[in-house]
Amino acid sequence: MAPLKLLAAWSLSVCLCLYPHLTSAQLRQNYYANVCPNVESIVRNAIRQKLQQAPNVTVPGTLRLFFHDCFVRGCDASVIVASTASNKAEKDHPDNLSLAGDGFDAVVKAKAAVDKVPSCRNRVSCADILAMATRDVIALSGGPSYAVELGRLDGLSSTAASVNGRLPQPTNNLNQLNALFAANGLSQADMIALSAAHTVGFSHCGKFSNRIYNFSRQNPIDPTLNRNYATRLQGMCPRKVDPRIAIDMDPNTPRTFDNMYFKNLQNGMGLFNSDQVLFTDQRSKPTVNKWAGNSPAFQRAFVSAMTKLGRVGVKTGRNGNIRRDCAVFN
Ligand code: HEM
Ligand SMILES: *[C@@H]1O[C@H](CO)[C@@H](O)[C@H](O)[C@H]1NC(C)=O
Ligand SMILES: *[C@@H]1O[C@H](CO)[C@@H](O)[C@H](O)[C@H]1NC(C)=O
Ligand SMILES: CC(=O)N[C@H]1CO[C@H](CO)[C@@H](O)[C@@H]1O
Repeated sequence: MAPLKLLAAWSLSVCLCLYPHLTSAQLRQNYYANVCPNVESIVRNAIRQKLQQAPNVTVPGTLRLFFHDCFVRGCDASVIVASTASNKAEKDHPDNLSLAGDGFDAVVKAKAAVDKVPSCRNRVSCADILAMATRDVIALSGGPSYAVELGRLDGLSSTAASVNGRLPQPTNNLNQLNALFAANGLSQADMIALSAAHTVGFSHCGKFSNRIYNFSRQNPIDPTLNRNYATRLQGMCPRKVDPRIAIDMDPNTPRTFDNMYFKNLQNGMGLFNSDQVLFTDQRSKPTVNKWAGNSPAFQRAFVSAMTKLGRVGVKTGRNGNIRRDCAVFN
């Protein structure tokens, strides 16, 4: 019996360190009730102010930053760390090229507001500030409001190399998307709900140009793409477009966090292959149809998926700390 037990304990610990996202996250609501009871309203006000200055870019920029943070080494604000002469950080991986500066700035501003209160100073992690800021930009742009779990520490490492293979690509098919999300403890339904984040924000033309200019086909337009929409995309993104040009991902309600994303998919107006495939693949189509027609059901699924996303790879104890400057290790 004893050797068996030992083996069981050993394999459990191997499992937990190979798959840190499976460890219990130890997050909870009102985590800062004693040290910084007003932290949520402080962050909310800072985000409101930031949205008054730059609403169109701050909402998607913050939301995408949270996603990229959580998918690479867990939700530990490692994506915010700046590169130094000796370390190329996560944010300088090519997949981050388009992370909007205003998402970073939203966190910096909220952190400054929190640290202005003496009892809160350096007591709230950057990872938690990003989680709160993300909840706030969603609610302030028309999406659901939810109670956010807190108690993450900031990570102690950030490397561009760690981004490789961890983020989904716009050319991905359903199996590839499911595999990447499953590696983070998220189901296909979670993946579909979270993809609806593309109801806000921008994409650079190069991310989808293969769908409108594929000359190895008789018709250079992806057959799953709505023809009128494809023509509009070609107009906004000519073949030799300035690589800095970015277009709305949801052409109908680009600034509102709603379920238009799913209605767009039903009309062949998903911008990336990874979007449209959710409707063309029979395994995910019923979910798309359900949420296109039922906004409250979508919102419930989205809140549940965001909460699960926020638990990925959380750092506690000696695996993290609270950064004084979100962009610099202490
Ligand atoms: C399912 C697989 C996903 C793929 C393949 C994907 C890919 C992309 C790509 C290529 C862009 C455009 C980047 C650019 O050119 O600037 C983008 C933008 C964006 N993504 Fe995703 N994404 C995925 C899932 C998600 C998830 C789960 C979220 C958040 C929960 C998210 C949030 C966003 C937001 C908000 C933007 C707009 C960013 C901005 O305007 O600054 N994406 N995504
Ligand atoms: C934000 O987007 C709206 C709608 O597309 C646009 O009318 C407005 O000019 C934009 N605001 C800024 C500050 O860019
Ligand atoms: C172009 O279309 C062909 C045929 O459908 C496909 O095999 C190829 O992968 C596409 N190329 C790109 C860059 O998407
Ligand atoms: C916002 C940000 O820091 N983007 C960086 C992402 O990575 C590229 C290099 O791959 C940098 O040039 C960007 O500045």
